[in-house]
Amino acid sequence: MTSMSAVTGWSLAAAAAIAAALSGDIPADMRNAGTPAPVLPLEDDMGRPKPLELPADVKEKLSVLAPEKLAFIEGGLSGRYVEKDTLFERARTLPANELVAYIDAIYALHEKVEYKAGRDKLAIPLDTSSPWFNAWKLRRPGSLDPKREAGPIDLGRYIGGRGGGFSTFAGAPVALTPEDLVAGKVDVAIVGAPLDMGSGWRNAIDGPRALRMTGGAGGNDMYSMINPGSVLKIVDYGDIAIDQNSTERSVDHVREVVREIAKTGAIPIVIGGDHSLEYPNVAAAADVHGKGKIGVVHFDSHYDIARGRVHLLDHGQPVYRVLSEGHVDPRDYIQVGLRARGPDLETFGWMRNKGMRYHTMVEVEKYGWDKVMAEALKEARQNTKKLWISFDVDVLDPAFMPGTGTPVPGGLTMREAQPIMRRLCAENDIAGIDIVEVAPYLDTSYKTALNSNYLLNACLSGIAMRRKGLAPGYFSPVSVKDARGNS
Ligand SMILES: [Mn+2]
Repeated sequence: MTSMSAVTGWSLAAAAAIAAALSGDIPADMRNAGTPAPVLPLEDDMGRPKPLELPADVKEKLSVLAPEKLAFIEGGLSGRYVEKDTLFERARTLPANELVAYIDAIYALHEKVEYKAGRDKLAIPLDTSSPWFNAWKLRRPGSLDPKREAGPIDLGRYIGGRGGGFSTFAGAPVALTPEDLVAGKVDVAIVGAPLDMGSGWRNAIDGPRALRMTGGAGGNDMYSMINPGSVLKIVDYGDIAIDQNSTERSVDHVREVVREIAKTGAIPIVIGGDHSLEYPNVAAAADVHGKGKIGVVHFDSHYDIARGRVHLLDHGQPVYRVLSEGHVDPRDYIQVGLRARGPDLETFGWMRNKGMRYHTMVEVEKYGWDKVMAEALKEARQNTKKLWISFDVDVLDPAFMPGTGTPVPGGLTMREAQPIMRRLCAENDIAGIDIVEVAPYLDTSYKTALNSNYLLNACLSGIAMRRKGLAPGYFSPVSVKDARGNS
């Protein structure tokens, strides 16, 4: 490892940069990318063990160890199992024979924890003799269906009012094929993706079902006095087939369907499902609009840039996949609402070095939501590329979104989330949206689904405002009139 001293030096620099930030020395415009960033070590060093410098007396005590075990400790590998201060204390106090046994026990763990060829299973085999191997995602050919003209199909039965027919996203007509989208000149296709393997606390499988069954997505938006369903051609594009035993198999098909929607010119809105979906969604948008040609605004309490887990994709890793495969330039990636335990100092350093913008709840605490929202909106506008919005509902406080797999206290209110969604969708050329991590049965009320639908409505209203050429931050003069009739 050639970069040992660089790594140590970088860690100190990172700590210094963050200490400066904590002391209040943040540039007035709060742009993370503008804050002093530490020099990044080799990218592959992120999250890897860092060499451990042994005090002379500890090194002396450890001289009873076999050379490979001393090297194991000095290489920092024992840090996974025991904190260095504890290790030093044991080295100083244990008799030599007990110290050897203690280190042997730690070393034995290490032998077992990493992948070993021949011992560990490298791939999960599938039953290739299954007669249904691809049936789950194979489309029924049109020739098997009754003949009909291509175009959206209204499942309502009545001329006026709500009710009757079948529940759909935003009460919209349905479409089954890309030909339906083209024939209907569809602007927005809302599609369910009940992927449910990526979260340890399940039920995102029922997200699409819950949003269809609950109101709030369709109808008039009082803030703009626009009914998006009257301005835009919106359809429910059904659910994307998921192999519920495999995220990896499922996401390839999700990418195909999202790409198929985007290719027709319609805006795909994907209702999850867990946040693993951001990866195939953004990749599909990049397939259609070009790699590096879209920006992302990512709402989340979690940073979702984890890597080095056994599975290459789960709901904590989509951002890393999106960035590392080059679908999005990290400088076009904006995060809002972070407050969960990750990232650590090293990962914050990595994010800054990559030029990512992030707005944590710490920033909201210090500067207030209005300023942070204005900054995030400005960053999104300055990026003239098409925009994907990935909205993990756990960005909201659990008071508003209890039905989600990994809730974190101290989040956004609906009063904060609705306006930023409306404005982002009004001010930007939207490539697509996902709303993920709705797990309705973890919520004994219906507010998780209801609030998610209102967020969807805010965005649909924003897209409709843009279509009508309304100014950013527009509010209808009718709905802001005060009691005396003054606007
Ligand atoms: Mn997430």
